[in-house]
Amino acid sequence: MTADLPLVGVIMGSDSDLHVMQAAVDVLAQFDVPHEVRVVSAHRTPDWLTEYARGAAPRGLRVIIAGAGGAAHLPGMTASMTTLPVIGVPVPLEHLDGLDSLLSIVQMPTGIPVATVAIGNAANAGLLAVRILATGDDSLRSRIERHQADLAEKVRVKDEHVRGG
Ligand code: RP5
Repeated sequence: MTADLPLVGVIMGSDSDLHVMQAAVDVLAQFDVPHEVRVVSAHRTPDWLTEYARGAAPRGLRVIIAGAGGAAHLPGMTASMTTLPVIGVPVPLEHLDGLDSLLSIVQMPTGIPVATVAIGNAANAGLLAVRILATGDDSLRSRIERHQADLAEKVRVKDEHVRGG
């Protein structure tokens, strides 16, 4: 967690998810967004998950990023117990390549939305959280614009390279 009160909670079902979820943490750090990183399991610590999810908005969190693998119920159960936007990251495990995680997270019933990124794409979860925060923060929005301009420049350089420039 950074020194300021966290605005984004990055949670995951196990520390074995961290190698994937670190990309979201890195993006939040890159944009100087105060955040916290926690392990909380929907299946192994259901009571603690309830406490975390119900306490998230009152503590000042604005967005939750939740990563899980396999029977990946963490994002959906979190979303059911908070009014905050929840972004789910399907973590690929050894078997089924993350398709199990993706389908577990994306197939939410109407009424309880979870924004779901691609399998293993925690960086996009971080960027989406930054975009959500930027709706009320002009300086953050400017930084996103610069980030997208940098991406476009990288494509132009690649184009130049393949054209032999
Ligand atoms: C899920 O079970 C976690 O999100 C993790 O992806 C998976 C395996 O957990 P460990 O057995 O490695 O703790 O709940």
